[in-house]
Order: sequence, then C-alpha cells, then structure tokens
Amino acid sequence: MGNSKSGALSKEILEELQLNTKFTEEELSTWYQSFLKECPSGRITRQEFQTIYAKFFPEADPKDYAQHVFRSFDANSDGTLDFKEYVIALHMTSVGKSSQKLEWAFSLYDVDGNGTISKNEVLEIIVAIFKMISPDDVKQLPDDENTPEKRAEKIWGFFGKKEDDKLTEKEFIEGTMSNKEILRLIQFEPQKVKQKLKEKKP
Ligand SMILES: [Ca+2]
Ligand SMILES: [Ca+2]
Repeated sequence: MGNSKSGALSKEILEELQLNTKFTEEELSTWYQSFLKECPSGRITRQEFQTIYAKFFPEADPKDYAQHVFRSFDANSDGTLDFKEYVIALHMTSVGKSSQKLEWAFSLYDVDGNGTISKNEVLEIIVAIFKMISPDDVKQLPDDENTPEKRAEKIWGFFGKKEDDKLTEKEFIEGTMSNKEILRLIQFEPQKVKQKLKEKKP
C-alpha cells in the first residue's frame, strides 16, 4: 500500500514472464491485478496454498500433497509464492509442453531436491496422492496398484530400477515419455483446483 511497485508489474518480471510463458503483456497485467486482489501482500504463503487445496477436497486430506506441490512451485525456496513463481507454475502444469510438465513432475518427486529420485521419494508422493483419492475410487483400482506401496513398486519396476537405485531427471523424463503407464501412475490431476486457479486468469 502506498508502494508504487504494488500496482504494476516491473518491466523486468513482465519481460521474463512473456519470454517463459508466451502470455501477452495485457494478459499478465490483468492477471496480476486480480492476483493482488486475492493476495494483497503479493505472496501466497504455504498455509494459504494449503487452504486453497483443502477447500476443493473437503472429503480428502490434501495437506501433504499441497505441501509437495508448494515446494515444487517455490523456485527460490523462500517459503512463499510470488506472482512470477505462481504464473510459471500454472503455465508449466496446465498449458506447458509435456517436457515442461515432466520437468515439474520431476521436481515434485525429488522431495529433498538433490537432483535424483529415490524409491522412497516416489513412495512419499504416492502416499500423499492416495490421501486425495476417495475410498470408493481406491476400490476401483487394479489389484497391483491399490495401495501406495504397490503403486510405488510398480512405477519403480517400470523404470527397471533396483531397490537402492536412483533416477536422474533424464531417465525420469525419457521413461515417462516412452511409457504411458508410468505417466498414468505418477500423476494426479487435481482438476478442480486447477480450474479454480485458472479462473484468476483474465
Ligand atoms: Ca518463492
Ligand atoms: Ca532426491
């Protein structure tokens, strides 16, 4: 408030976002105004992000998954999402090319951020995903993927990895692109949340 920066996007950020996302200047400026209306501080905290998720999954427990998604969006790891991180994240997860989506998925699964994925990290994300699947839907799942452990085991097997092996980003992306089954098993598409977030776009 009273800060001249709060009303408009800086030229620098605007140019960077146009370059990275192909949104137009008008789109970004209008979007920024509605972002500021929702988040007057210009930043989304982890707590606020979790609250958004919780609203759309009233019967599930999306807290853990929301935490992981938040971490993967928080590019500079400062514990908040600014407009730039928010736009790039939404771009990557909704309209981005599939290679960008998979880069994002890699960062989601690389829980400790060390550049490789372990089997435990796969399990951790799948456990979080299972907390968001309704019990009725779990009943519909094939027998070899109806628990987090089985599903993680199946994914790991598809990559041809041994128990203590690690997956590099290249292996993850190439494996996922060449095997639709892996792609299906690693993802959870929170359509409702995405649609709601997209409504903030002009
Ligand atoms: Ca941040
Ligand atoms: Ca890791």
